[in-house]
Amino acid sequence: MPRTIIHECAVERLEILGPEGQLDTELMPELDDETVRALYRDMVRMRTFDDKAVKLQRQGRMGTWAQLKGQEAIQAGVALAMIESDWLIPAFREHGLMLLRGVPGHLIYAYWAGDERGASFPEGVRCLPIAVPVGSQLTHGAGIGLSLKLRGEHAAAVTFGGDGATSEGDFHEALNFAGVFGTKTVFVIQNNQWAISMPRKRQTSSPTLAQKADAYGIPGLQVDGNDVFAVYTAAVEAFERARSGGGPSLIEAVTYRLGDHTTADDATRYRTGEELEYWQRRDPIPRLRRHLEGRGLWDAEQDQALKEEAVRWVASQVDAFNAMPMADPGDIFRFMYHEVPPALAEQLEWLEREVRA
Ligand SMILES: Cc1ncc(C[n+]2csc(CCOP(=O)(O)OP(=O)(O)O)c2C)c(N)n1
Ligand SMILES: [Mg+2]
Repeated sequence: MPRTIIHECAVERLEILGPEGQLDTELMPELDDETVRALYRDMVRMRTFDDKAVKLQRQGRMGTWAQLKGQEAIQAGVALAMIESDWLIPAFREHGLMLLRGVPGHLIYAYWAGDERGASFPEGVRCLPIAVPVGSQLTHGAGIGLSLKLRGEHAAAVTFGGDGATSEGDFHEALNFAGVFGTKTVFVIQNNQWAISMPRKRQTSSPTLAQKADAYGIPGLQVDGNDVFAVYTAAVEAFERARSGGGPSLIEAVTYRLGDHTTADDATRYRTGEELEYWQRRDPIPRLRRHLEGRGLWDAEQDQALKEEAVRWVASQVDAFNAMPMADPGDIFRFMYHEVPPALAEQLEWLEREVRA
């Protein structure tokens, strides 16, 4: 009775646009010049929106904010691969992609200001509310992917998690379920190296997160998450597989959180300046700008105009946020249970009497 190899697992990594702007022309997807410029514009708008949120939080307008700074290429690349009928099931750091899918910016600000109306999007926007419980959204992504399959829709559900989310039971249950039932789901893991203060190396002893897909019988691919072309290429592959009935996929997008975990965190307490500098040199936004400039598609004047336009657009979102009528304080009781339990109903009644008084 010999010992034989009955299974081997290989993990591919995809990179197209290198940190210095060098391009693998063979792997470069077919994108016209205007689309590449649009990717850059999307990423600059995301960062402007994100920077403003931190200021609003510092002014006391929001409870907290989870910065996406540094992770823009993943969200812009995935957005470009999506079609109208696709669903987005975000975690809590996906506001860049949410904006691109039609979620109004002022509602995202409202959510982090503790306003329940920030979890209710306009009709037709196929996006679930922000999910803070780590990993919980991955099972929702598997479920929606199953629903799309059963309904025979030409659509896929994309759901997001971080490196930390891969240690949650929900991650494994979601991948297992998706693999067994062949759901129309794309799982994107934004591996930004940290789960608050927990480094990637203490999250798992697996050399990659992409290889975890193999255990569930689904394809897994690692991409340079700061390379918008690699992300886009991987996403197109995964979405087409899902929509056409080929089953789920996992994409590990390797990136870095350039900001703090949230505004309640101070990352200088657990990570080094050298590490931050290393990743700042790999920032996806200047990388794409260098590429555009190298091809003569962009210049300093256009950049200035874009940044001014982004500031004006963000200001319009802040105006809309400021113009929202006061939220009903009773909302804090209304969104957890279908029927408010007696103990909470009593507190709600008390609050309403206080507010009236
Ligand atoms: C179930 C659960 N446990 C703990 C937390 C507190 N928490 C919020 S974010 C986070 C780290 C998540 O890390 P990762 O999945 O890598 O995502 P990232 O924040 O890096 O985007 C933790 C522990 C939570 N929200 N939910
Ligand atoms: Mg993380």
